[in-house]
Amino acid sequence: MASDLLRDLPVPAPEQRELWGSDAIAAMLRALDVPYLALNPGASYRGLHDSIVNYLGNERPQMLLCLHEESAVAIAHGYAKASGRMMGVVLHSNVGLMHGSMAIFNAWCDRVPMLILGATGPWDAARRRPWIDWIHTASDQGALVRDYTKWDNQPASVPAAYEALMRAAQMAQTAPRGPTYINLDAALQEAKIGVLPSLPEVSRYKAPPAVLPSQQSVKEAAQLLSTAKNPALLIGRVNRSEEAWKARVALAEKLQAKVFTDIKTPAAFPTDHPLHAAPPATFPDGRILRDCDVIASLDWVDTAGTLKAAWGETPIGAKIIRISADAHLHRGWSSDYQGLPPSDVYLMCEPDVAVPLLLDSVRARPAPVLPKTEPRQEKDEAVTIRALARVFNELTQGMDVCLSKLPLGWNGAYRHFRHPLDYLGADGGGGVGAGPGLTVGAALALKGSGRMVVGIVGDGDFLMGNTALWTATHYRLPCLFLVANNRSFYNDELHQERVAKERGRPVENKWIGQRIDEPDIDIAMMARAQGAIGIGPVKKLDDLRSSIEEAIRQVKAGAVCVVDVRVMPGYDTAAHPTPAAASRR
Ligand SMILES: Cc1ncc(C[n+]2csc(CCOP(=O)(O)OP(=O)(O)O)c2C)c(N)n1
Ligand SMILES: [Mg+2]
Repeated sequence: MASDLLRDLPVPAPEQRELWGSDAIAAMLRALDVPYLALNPGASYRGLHDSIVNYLGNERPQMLLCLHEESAVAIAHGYAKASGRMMGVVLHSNVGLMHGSMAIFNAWCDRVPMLILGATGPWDAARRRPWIDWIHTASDQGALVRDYTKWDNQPASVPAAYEALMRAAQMAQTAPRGPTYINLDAALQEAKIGVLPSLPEVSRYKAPPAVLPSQQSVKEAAQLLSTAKNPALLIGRVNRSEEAWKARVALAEKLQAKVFTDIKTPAAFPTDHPLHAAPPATFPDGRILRDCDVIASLDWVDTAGTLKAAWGETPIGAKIIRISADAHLHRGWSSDYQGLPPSDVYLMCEPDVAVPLLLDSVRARPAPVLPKTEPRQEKDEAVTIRALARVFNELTQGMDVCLSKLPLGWNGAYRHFRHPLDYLGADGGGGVGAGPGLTVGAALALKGSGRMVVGIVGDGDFLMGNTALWTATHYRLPCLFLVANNRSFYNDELHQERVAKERGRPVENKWIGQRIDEPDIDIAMMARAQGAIGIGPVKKLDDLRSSIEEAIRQVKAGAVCVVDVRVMPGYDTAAHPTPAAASRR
């Protein structure tokens, strides 16, 4: 836990002889080692709120006040991505849960552990205050998020709450990981309970160790890979450990396999390694994959879609090894499970468990002679995302950076990733507005680590979620936002362009209902309004370097800083050679 995080200090409460239901719940959260609770307050959980402040002294867990429930959840999401640890979120009755629901969906799709607490009631109607307790009581409140949480429960007593919290924590942290939701009846929180019912021994209810694949399936996969002419690894959802990273590199090298990584998932393999076949992309280059005869998918987000992109309607001309435990989580409501890929060998386990076993079992393949790509020196003529990337790369050479988010117009060739924390991947569920919260959550996880957290975010993404900034300034979580501000929900301009072309209608109208101008929004002022440093708008190429340089200096000195970079609209989908020497450490 970050040591010098600001904590709002309560005056000490007198010793309590009489305890309340929510005190027991708070004690359980501490026993479960939940480090933080991101929250926006609400009367439905005023009992628990009091217990965190006056019974626990606002530590272990410590509250993190957020201005919107969507950012509370996104902060917990970013924290889990960067630290691998689960934290808590508290959401007010039905309305707070509704506000937080999109971010819960993002966390679900991203397979991130999270303990979400909610509240309702009193369920006993005779005990409700007029009006407000009635509108904030919902039957089966968990149903709001049941389709994208692993488990939910509404315990009716303190012992039941103990068990529910332990189960929720255990399930959230069992692979495939995800959010769980515990709904706490206001009456249970506010009931007098006398002494604290003894807490269970939580160490006996931990998440299980990773499940190993059978020796037989490892043998079959190793046999396929060892005898392949042209094997490939699609590396998707894997963990942040350096050891696992090295094992992946060793496996690829032993097999001389082509490696693909995905811009939707966190850094998984050094992108400047000669075996890394193409810059991380949302859709990998199908042409390269088509030449491969054995493909191992390491919890790749969309194996079936990727194979389809390579082979189209023709039969898939490669043997497929599927390494993923994800199907344990597949449900009917959303289709985040993607298409059903063929699996000639199916290792139903986490990839990081399988890689060392495969490494031991495969035979080394001879190294092919790889073509060399010469980096082109391209000159920037205007402020574009590519220019922003180039300047940022130059200014951060030799620095440890964690990219917590990238804008939609980012081309995976713009920057190399060489460490598991160099990049944390996208938002999981494609819900715009997550970027600021994810960045603040990563800043919480990495505070004091020496690694600078940087969110390069679209203006649409920033504007939807920007009040997460205040949580960063209040708790002193240094981080940098570079807003790639094209003053548009530009992704959708591209869609309108496609539709207009298809229908023979004027493409010139694609901006209507998309552009965020007249007036332009002063993004730097929005940052300053929340106690952050705001720089920009940066409109000239000549000002880009000095602005980003100043921003980095500010963040290194402990500030939250936002640079409004007015980039030209337009996505760069060209195949670039990756920026070799420029960003090499
Ligand atoms: C919550 C939500 N609302 C709307 C969308 C549809 N959508 C996808 S991309 C996008 C534009 C995002 O704008 P910005 O972050 O500025 O990136 P740009 O498209 O300009 O590159 C929108 C509105 C979405 N994915 N999520
Ligand atoms: Mg935009």
